[in-house]
Formats: sequence, C-alpha cells, structure tokens
Amino acid sequence: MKIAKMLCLAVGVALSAVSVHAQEITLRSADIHPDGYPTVDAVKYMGELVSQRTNGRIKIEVQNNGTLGNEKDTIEQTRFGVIDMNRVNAAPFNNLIPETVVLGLPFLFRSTEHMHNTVDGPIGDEILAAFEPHGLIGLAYYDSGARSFYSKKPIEKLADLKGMKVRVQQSDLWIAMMEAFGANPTPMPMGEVYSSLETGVVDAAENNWPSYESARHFEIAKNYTLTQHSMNPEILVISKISWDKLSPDDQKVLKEAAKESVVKMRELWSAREKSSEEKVRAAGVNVITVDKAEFSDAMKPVYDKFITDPKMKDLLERIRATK
Ligand code: GTR
Repeated sequence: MKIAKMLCLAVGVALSAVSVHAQEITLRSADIHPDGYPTVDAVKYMGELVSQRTNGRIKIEVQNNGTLGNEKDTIEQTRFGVIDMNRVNAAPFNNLIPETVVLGLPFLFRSTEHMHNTVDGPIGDEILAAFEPHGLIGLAYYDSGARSFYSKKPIEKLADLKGMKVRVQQSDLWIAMMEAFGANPTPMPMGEVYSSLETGVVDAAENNWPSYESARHFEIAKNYTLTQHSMNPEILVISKISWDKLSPDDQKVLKEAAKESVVKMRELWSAREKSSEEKVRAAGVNVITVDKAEFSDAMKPVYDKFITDPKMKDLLERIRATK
C-alpha cells in the first residue's frame, strides 16, 4: 500500500514536471514600425524559427505600429517584465546604459561593413552585456542605415541648421549633437513627429530612408539632405524577468534564432533602403548632397562631452581600430 502510494506520488510529480515543461509561452514583442518594416519582419522571422524549434511551444507575437507605446515607455515596461521583448533603436537606451552611446556617435562608422564588424564582434557583445544590470538581455543588433536630415526649408550647408527646430530622439547624446550642429533640439517620440512637422513645432527631423518614407514625413518635409551623420543600429532585447523563466535550452534556441534573424534582416534592410529611396524620389523629394566634412568638423564638443572616462575612451578607440 505504502509503495503504491509512493509510486502514485512519483508519477504525479513526473507528470506535473512534464506539463510545466510543455507549457506554452507567448512572448510579446514591441516595435513602433508598421507591418512590412524590416525590423518587424525580422522579429517575426525569429518567431518562426523559435516556434519550429520548440514544436510550437514558444511563440513570439510582434505587436508593432507602436500599439504598446513609444520606445522610451516600452523600454521601461520591458525592464519590468510587462512586455517580454522589444526592438528599439540604440538612442533611447543612451541615458540608461552609457555604453550604448558610442554606437550613435556622429560620423563614427566609416561604412556599413565597419558597423557590422563592430557589432558582430567582441565590442558588440560587450555593449549587449551592459544591458543585463538594467533588467534587459541584449539579443541582437539590426541595421538602421545612415540617418540624414529632412526639412521644410532646404539644408545645403551647416549654417542652414542655425536655430532650426529639429526633432531628436529622447537621448542626451542626440540633444548635444543637434546643439553642436547649431540647431535647436526638440526631443520627442517618433509618433509625434508627423504632426509636429505639420504644425511647425519642429522645422526638421532626421532619419534613414525607410523611416522617412514609412512614417510619411516626406509628405511634409520635402528636402532630404544626405549628411549621413550617424549609423546608430537597432537593438533587440528581452526582459530579464521573461528570460529567467526560460530553461537554458530555450534560452539557447532564442539566442540562436535572434542571430539568424540578423542575417535575414540585413537582406530585408538593403532592399528596403533602395525601395524607400525610390519611392520618396518619385514623390518629388529634393535630395541634397553636402560637404560632409563641414558637418563632421562641428562634432568635437559631442565627443568631448560623452567620451570622458577611460572605459568609453577605450571602447571608442577599439571601434576606430576595427576594420
Ligand atoms: C528609426 C528607428 C526607430 C526610432 C526612430 C526614431 O530609424 O528604427 O526605432 O528610433 O528611428 O527616430 O525615433
């Protein structure tokens, strides 16, 4: 009788372990971009891989279009486990995680290849590791091209930015950068830029071709000036609270799928950069080329302000030395 009871207990424990193990998990992932934007499709692709590799047990549900809130707010919600995953640009992490600042520094990356070699190697890993003490696990970097100004009045030289009200991302680095360009920075979430341009709260903003196109800012700010002042990448994170609930095997599946989604994203990105550029050019946007040296020469105060301690100096030097 005693043995039978013990057996029953053992079977019960084993069964409950199985059911805990087989529990379905749905990870909600935030993104401000619309359907079809490369960041959105990349995380969906990662979700397909994860679902295949866990026999449908783990799913990623991408809630894009900013339905979960603006980037700064969703970062906080991700830190507290309200949102599981988040694809955000590096900029809104800057004030929280100083290591991310180096990635957005003006005129730092010499080419897409230089940026890839930096984020794909030990420097990229080191910056992702800096997320953990802040309740986030960094999973991957995605491309974001180069950011350039767009404005109602054409910007043809540095002096044209003088006193211009320019929307920037919510980051002290970006505020300092605009001040160094001579502009008047107005930080705000991306979702407010269209109406702010429309009503004259700002005269200009800056972004890559795909965002300029997809957010339809080209309809109001019809001059796009190829300053290409920053190649700040996108970052995919998962809440440490959600991460810690996963088994080491499941964590491995997620990490690998995130890495594979980077390859896919880069293909999607280069195609989208071209199609977005074509679309806005066809819509009659005035594309302006400038003397980039004039703009980059004005950036010394930004480096002086943010690259102060030995750790940041070392990071910067290693990025510069990367091929
Ligand atoms: C886009 C980026 C977004 C957001 C946006 C912005 O290029 O993909 O995550 O940072 O720029 O300017 O707010």
